[in-house]
Amino acid sequence: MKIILTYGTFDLFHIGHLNMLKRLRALGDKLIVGVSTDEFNALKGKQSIFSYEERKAIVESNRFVDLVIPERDWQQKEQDIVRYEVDIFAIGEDWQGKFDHLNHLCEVRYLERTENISTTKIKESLKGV
Ligand code: C2G
Repeated sequence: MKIILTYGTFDLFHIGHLNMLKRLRALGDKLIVGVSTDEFNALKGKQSIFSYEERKAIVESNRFVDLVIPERDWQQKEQDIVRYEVDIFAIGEDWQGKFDHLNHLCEVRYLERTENISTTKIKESLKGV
């Protein structure tokens, strides 16, 4: 049983998020997703449109996702990897290199993102609508 772990805000769920969850799930047998809480989003300088509860419900409903946990801070990744016996930590290549320090606990992978879509782009396209 190969366990995969990732994290993200997943606001205004879009095809880039879906492609990423599909790619992540294809790496193993069980996908755990840490969804950023509203408080942690503030630390990341992000103000999401949907609340944590709404973003959690949407990600939880996705057929590629087996478990959603709250992402409350930058430090929890190590303990999550140990607690959930994670084999691979993976995230979009926009984070390339940022989590290499986790490789003493599990494999670390950076996956291709989907071009030309982002929550920011969606928000901008809706301005003035
Ligand atoms: N993503 C993607 N393609 C896009 C947009 C996002 O593949 N066009 C991926 C990101 O690379 C990430 C996941 O979807 O792996 C979630 O993206 P965000 O919600 O933007 O999450 P982020 O702000 O990167 O939070 O501790 C890690 C952070 O919580 C990650």
